[in-house]
Amino acid sequence: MTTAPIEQRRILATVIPGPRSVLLHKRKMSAVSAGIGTGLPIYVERAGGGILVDVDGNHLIDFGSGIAVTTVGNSAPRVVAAVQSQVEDFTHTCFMVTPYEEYVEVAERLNSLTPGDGEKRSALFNSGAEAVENAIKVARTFTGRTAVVAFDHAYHGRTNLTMALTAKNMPYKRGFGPFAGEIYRVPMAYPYRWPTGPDRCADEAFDEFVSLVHAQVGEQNTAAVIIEPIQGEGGFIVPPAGYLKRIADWCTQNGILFIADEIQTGFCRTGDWFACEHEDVVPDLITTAKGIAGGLPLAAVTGRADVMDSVHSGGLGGTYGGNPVACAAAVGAIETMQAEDLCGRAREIEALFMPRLRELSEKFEVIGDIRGRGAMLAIELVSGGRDKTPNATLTSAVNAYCHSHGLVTLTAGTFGNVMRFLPPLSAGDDLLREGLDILEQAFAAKA
Ligand code: PLZ
Repeated sequence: MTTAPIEQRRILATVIPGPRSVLLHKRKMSAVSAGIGTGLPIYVERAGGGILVDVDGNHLIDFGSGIAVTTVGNSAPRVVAAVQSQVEDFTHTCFMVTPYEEYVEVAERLNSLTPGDGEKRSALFNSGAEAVENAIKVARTFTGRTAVVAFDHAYHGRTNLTMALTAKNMPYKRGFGPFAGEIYRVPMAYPYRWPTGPDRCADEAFDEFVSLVHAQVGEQNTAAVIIEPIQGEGGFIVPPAGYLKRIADWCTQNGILFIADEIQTGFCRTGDWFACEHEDVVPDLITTAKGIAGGLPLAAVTGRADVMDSVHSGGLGGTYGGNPVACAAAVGAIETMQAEDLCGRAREIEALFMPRLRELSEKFEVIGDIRGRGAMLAIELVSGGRDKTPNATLTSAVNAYCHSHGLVTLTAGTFGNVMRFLPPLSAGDDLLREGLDILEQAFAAKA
């Protein structure tokens, strides 16, 4: 089967959304639960490189990668070939019934790619939330303790236990309780909003963390501390240098497992295979998903062999976990990242974006902060100048302008005032520049 390559340029064939998308959206509204929202109701027909093609023939520039998933691009050739060949061989046996090599292969690759030289083991699941749940199950089994510490602005998923770990009420939690117990929240080292200023953020946040866990949770009750090395949905919050390492070391001293949730940051997104590497942190457990399999649903927990092997046989699993097609896709995605040096590409994208974002923030004082790493970058919108009041209204307006001009952008942040940029690492420079031009026009029109 041959399909023509997708032209890598923005084409606005109709208004956005066009008539066919509007019709499909009507069907969606009467067929799909209202609980499932849509950011931009253009209905996608094809995608690849850095372009999404909709049913009306519009070519939109992708600055979202389906929330940091299509890191290797949509329809990356190695992923497509691996999936096609695996589908023809077999689609499913259930690894817990009759296993297959593809699962073992992905586990081996995860064990060698993740930080740390020690012996490791992996277990595969379907979604990020499921990986996080399982990391907690493993941590509780290994330590014999129950409490789990999570951070302000954290996002770990939408299942019951992960809703408890997720910080933000709307839209993730409202009305969905009661939530799982034994979850405790501590402040996040958020330099831009730290009350005494960014310079004191690392020390004060660490001291608060230690004192809260000591006084309100008890070290000896604590199984794990879970953190996103760069917080994703919470607004691309990058903790100050050294902060993660201090938390991880303190965990080790207290027999507490340090879990890095690298579901959004992992697999070249931040310019390293994993964001922890940048901080020289070796987590006890690491959760991955999203970028791992080029768009197919796959997630994993990887960690110290003694920890991962502490669970009784049969204690972990699930019907579809490590589905062979998803595993084949993961091998194709990982090989693409290696062959095309996508970590290097993420750093190039940072170098292309950062000067433009800085220029933008000099022009528009509503841009209060620029942050992120690699191809995981964001701007935080505020009232202006020294007034850091979150500006969610302007964020929505800028986002909507980008959408209607053929640029798929995403927002984030506890206060809904962050625009985040997560382009596929397969997008070319010209396309990225054009996307940044549209962003600039959006500020000129709305700020
Ligand atoms: N941990 C760090 O970023 C998923 C959420 C989209 P699942 N983030 C996108 C939405 O609104 O549902 C995420 C994450 C981090 C865990 C998860 C959960 O991963 O695959 O969505 O379950």
